Amino acid sequence: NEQAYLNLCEHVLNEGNSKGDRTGTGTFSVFGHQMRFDLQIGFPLITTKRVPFKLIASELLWFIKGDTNIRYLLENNNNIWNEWAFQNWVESEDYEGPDMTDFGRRSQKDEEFKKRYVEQMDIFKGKILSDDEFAQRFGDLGSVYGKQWREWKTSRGGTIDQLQNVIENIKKNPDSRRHIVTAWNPEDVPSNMALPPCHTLFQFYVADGKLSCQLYQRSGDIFLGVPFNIASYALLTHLIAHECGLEAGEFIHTLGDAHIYSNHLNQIREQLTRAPKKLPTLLMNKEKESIFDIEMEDLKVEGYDPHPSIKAPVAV
Ligand code: THF
Repeated sequence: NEQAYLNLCEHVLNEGNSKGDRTGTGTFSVFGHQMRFDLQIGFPLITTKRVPFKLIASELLWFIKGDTNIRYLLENNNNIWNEWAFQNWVESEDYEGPDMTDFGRRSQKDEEFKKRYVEQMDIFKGKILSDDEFAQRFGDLGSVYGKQWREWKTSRGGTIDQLQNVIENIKKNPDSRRHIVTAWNPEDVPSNMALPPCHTLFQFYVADGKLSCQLYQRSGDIFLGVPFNIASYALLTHLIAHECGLEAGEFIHTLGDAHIYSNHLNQIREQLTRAPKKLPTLLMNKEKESIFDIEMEDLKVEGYDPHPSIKAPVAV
């Protein structure tokens, strides 16, 4: 199972095209790749480095709630979306601190700058958590996943709850070939968004009492993002399967531009020297029927014994 991921890493290292990118970091990339994870074998949380399940779970619950404000994430000690909200603040007229232009790249190259950046980020996080009005103005990432999944805006001024609808349709008409949720809203790209969605569209499929899910991801950060994305959609599939009285089947991950950032190469090489271990098992509170009632304490992984974590900078 995990081997599918390691093969992707190997493949991109060996065959990837050297490509520039939006963030100016540089990548090695391939176009079009598919991995399959049988969810019956175990929960696909990568074991060749430690992947923080709690961050994956709180991010997914944030999407499921339809929340787009990083306050909920910060309340759960989840910092993975901070940079995108921080950018809104430092580019605004309200910001009075030291210049933070291009903070992503500069904080990696310049230790002095990094200190100032961390200081400003701490101030930012403190304000998001303590000041409601500030959180409303600067914590919101706009029309990102939560919004498109739960409150897609229609041309008639209404909204569509795609996630609720897809769950109802799986229950009513499991054989349908239209179990689709799309996060890609051409009207909202690019002006209304912190970052146009990487997980563009996903589809469910029911056969043999099992629910499978396929994701089309237009762009995948293989070292940092993809292990999160695999576990996140596997978790979503388990939750929806449970609500619909089904077992979890397969998660099929289809990638468009699958890339390794040039400052993640050594980390990936280190990871590839490690042997994968047994996958953990997902434990969830089965008494909760609806995925909309699930909270952090309802989710756990058991038997997760990964190799040590490997640090890497995130490209903004
Ligand atoms: N942008 C980029 N460049 N890569 C991404 O993976 C990515 N995402 C989301 C939005 N933009 C992206 C954010 N998701 C980490 C993991 C997922 C992220 C962002 C960052 C990360 O840094 N993970 C660390 C641990 C972090 C921690 O412990 O706080 C890790 O080692 O896994 C793709 O959805």
